[in-house]
Amino acid sequence: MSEFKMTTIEEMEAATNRLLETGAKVGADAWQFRVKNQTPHCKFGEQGVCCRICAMGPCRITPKAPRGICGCDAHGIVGRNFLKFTAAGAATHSDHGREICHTLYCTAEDGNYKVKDPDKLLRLAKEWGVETEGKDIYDLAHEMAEIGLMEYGKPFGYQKFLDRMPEGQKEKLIENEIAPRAIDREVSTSLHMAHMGCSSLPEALVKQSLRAGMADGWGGSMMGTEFSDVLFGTPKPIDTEANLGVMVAENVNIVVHGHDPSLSEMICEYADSPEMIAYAKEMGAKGITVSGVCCTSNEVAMRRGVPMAGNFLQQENVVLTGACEAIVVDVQCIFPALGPLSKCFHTKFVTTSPIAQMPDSEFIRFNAETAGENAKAIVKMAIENFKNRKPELVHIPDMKAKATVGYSVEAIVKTLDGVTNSQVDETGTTKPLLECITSGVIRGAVAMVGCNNPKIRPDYAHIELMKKLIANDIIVIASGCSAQAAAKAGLMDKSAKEICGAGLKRVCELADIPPVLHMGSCVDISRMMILAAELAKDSGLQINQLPVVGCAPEWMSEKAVSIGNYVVGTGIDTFLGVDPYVSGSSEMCELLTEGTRKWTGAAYTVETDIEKLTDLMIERIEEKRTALGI
Ligand code: XCC
Ligand code: SF4
Repeated sequence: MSEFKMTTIEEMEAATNRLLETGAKVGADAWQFRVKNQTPHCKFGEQGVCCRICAMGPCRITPKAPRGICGCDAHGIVGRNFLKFTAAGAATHSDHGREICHTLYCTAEDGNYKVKDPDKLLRLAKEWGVETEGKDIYDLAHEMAEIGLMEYGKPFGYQKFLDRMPEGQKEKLIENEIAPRAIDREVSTSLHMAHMGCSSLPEALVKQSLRAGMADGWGGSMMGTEFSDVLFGTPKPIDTEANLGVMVAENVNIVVHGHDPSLSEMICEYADSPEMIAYAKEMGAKGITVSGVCCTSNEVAMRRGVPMAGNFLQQENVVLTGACEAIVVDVQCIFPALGPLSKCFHTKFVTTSPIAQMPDSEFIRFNAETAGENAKAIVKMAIENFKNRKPELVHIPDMKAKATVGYSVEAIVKTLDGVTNSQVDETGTTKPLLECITSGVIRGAVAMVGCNNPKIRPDYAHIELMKKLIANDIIVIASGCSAQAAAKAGLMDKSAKEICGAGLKRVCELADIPPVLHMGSCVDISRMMILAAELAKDSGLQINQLPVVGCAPEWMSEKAVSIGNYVVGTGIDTFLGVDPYVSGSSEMCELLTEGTRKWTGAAYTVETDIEKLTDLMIERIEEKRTALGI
């Protein structure tokens, strides 16, 4: 029998409970307690029927009061709320992408940031029709960065990357007014439409939600991903480890948390330097361990093999180990709780971005021009903090799993090339993967993404879903906190092939891959869109015909709704385990679960019963296969 042993949810929960005991000793608060204080949640908010977009309100819809003061009904209110939620998510991802464009603009031969993947830059330049002949690579980088930045505000035309879609699909999006124009315009238009006295027609609000999402997925996020690869290298398979046990008691522990690799890459660079390691030793530590939380962790894991301490709902746990010298954050998904929590320990909570400033933190403003100095100052601060540890509070759970990560589209295409009996494809297409799917060795693919949410037992939905999918010969590609849940459980260990169906197991053996492929952070869901587009083009299909679905079983953020909208907008059915505050409108529910099909060929399914959610996904994949006659 197999040697493979997963880390169970129960074991992870026991580890968390042990850490909460440490917390109790020092009077620390934790999300587990705050959830209790916030339950039950406001019913109006949950159903999406509370409107506070003008000062005549707030208005709440009830059977006795079916309209707000302006006369807007539940459908309009739910629709506007949904659109604003999406717009905020699109803005957030896209602004991250914009920062990456700026970083690319700041690259220099002898600067803080360099071009690590010039070939990718050249490929992108050709794709965008930019002359590369005889051009200095840094001149080209600056030119491409500027063109990328123009995508945010250009007055005419659609997002450049839409040309990556299979034939006819872009045109269909244009026809249905879902093709994204300038990114900032889609965000602004969304806010305009959701202003008092503008749109209250659910159909219009849903359409614009898709469009704003598409501006994220095929605009801001896609540029974020592509240019991050140019700057920091395109991910290739690399071994790492996941869960709190990656922190090392004898070392200075620096935890990076957030999203923008411009910060974390620099921190890793300096923490690795002989100068800093020597300094750490001088201060009584054995060395320096950098580990990560949330998407910034995915970024540095994919490119450097930096271990992953955990995902979203584990962020407080890293401080509760008592062994975290500094938790260094940039933007997004950072609990303001880290401020007061770090004060219960010796931990330095370092904020670095003007976008994410928080009380009880030390703010070291990080920017491209001074990145080296900033990173060095932060690493030094952490080292000097080692002596302030309280040894009686130190407890790192002895829990970690092996993971192979780094499956960019480029890496997947390359890795799967050798799988089928067909000749190795020199042009690097997805044909080998397609052959596996067509022959039924693999039934289909699920893109597992998104966060943790206390409404769901943390990681449970991610892990249970993935186990069942791979047992049914469905390959899983994962990103964000979903990927980290998989890694912690051991599903990104190559030996997890043992719990796969016979077909997928064979593919894993031949290609030497784990059954759950780590595709990166949440902006990297754009990688999944590119992969789907490539699969469609190589098979002569439209994306919505592929036996591929998306799933965010434990999502919580506005970004996740923006993602959902671009996945549906791309033509991929999307399954959610948490309701996006739309249950208060039958019309909105109908539109999102069926109505969008007429525009994109895909729609949402919301199902909070995880067992059922899995079955529905498997059913959908089999339906798609039947329709294709495979
Ligand atoms: Fe945040 Fe990206 Fe969600 Fe995780 S998955 S909680 S958004 S870190 Ni993106
Ligand atoms: Fe109430 Fe209408 Fe104002 Fe919303 S826009 S708060 S429903 S009056």
